Amino acid sequence: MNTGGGRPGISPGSGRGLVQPGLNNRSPSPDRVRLQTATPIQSLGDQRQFSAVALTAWAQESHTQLQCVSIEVVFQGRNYVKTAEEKITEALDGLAIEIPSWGFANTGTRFGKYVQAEAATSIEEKFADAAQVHALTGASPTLALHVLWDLPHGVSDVPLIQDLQKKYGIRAGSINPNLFQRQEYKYGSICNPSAEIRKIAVDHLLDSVEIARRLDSQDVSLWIADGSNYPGTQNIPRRIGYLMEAMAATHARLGPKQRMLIEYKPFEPAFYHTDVADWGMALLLARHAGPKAFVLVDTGHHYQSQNIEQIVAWLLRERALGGFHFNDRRYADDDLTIGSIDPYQVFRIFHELLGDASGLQQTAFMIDQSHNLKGKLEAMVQTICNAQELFAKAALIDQERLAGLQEEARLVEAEECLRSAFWADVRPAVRAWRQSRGLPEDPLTALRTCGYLERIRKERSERNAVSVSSYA
Ligand SMILES: [Mn+2]
Repeated sequence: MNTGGGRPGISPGSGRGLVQPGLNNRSPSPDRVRLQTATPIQSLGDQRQFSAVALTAWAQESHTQLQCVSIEVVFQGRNYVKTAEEKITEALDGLAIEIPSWGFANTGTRFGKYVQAEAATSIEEKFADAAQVHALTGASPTLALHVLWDLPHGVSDVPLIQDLQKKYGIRAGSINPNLFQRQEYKYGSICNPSAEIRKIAVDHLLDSVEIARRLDSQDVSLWIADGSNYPGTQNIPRRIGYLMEAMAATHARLGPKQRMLIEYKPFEPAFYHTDVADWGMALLLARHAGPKAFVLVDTGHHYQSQNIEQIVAWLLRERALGGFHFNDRRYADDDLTIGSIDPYQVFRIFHELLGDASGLQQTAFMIDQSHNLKGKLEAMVQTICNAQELFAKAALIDQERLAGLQEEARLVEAEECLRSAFWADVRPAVRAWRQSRGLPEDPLTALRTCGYLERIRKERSERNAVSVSSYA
């Protein structure tokens, strides 16, 4: 994960958690820890084998979060097998989930909005709400920003965001350009037949890269809503060329540590063809754009019954997976709470990710949900708790045993190996993790009783009573 919200420590690839001194409170320190890091550990020289105590002390002193590709712990002369609690602790320590600013604003469907008194009415309120969610869950240190809604004056709004970052202790996450709301974009943005309109759209993308650079945000996240509604009305191959030109121009402007993520969606708002309709198109566009371009998988952007974990496995193998927009769906892009309809699918996606340590390292976890009926903060806290539980379950899969069973085609045992982790009740261990990290054991109850919701409802209700025309 590249959202960088972890505490100082050592983050193993398989689960991205911290190595705690002694690994748990009951046992003494292991003999040694052998690790392969993504970057050299300068101050420790070229060694690859350290005592766990020395390593943990170094990481804490230098406030460093090491990114490890693999980690092996030798304990009393033998390879140490982690307990379920340790696996869950490690997984949850390494799990950061970015939340979207638009998830706190009054949003609706194409049929209308049900206005909520507590909804955020300004970018400052979105930061305040995000800080509250992070305080309760310990897992959402960054806030995805949408340029049009959150930085309406573009680059000149950056200082305001910088002040809010400091004030609320929440960092700006991915930067999301808007390529769908201007009147000019009726026939497309970067794919529009008009060169003049394509230039407006590309300039906006370049501004978004500059905003990300100034905010030290790693990812510029592109969702191209372009498409057409009727056969014959647009020239599809010509638009592929326009797409590639825009992507190349954007890629050329990225800083050394920046990435662009390309999101796909099969239909909506267009209903005949969408210019970036599936993961194959997104992957090809990323490949043509350059090495800093990756694919973003929005779980709601697939046809019914598509095997999303298989797409994830392919993208991981191709080192092309940049991030997720998590949400759930029953029919189309429903933006429902993660795991509310099909928790087993989220678990299967996490399983693929946890089986590929370095792929997981470069994958940003983001939420893309905007709730029309649920309370904004309640929905966001519930979402993060659901994600934590499903990630903890996936961390319990005995990957080594499963690999052996697959090798020998012991089908039922292999399936049961997977299923037994899914059906494990991880809630006590997740509660224990929260307690050990100074977080409320039950974040949803804590939210309902902490007084924050009453306060913001009172403060914001008048502003929310006025009908708002923009989406977020
Ligand atoms: Mn999305």
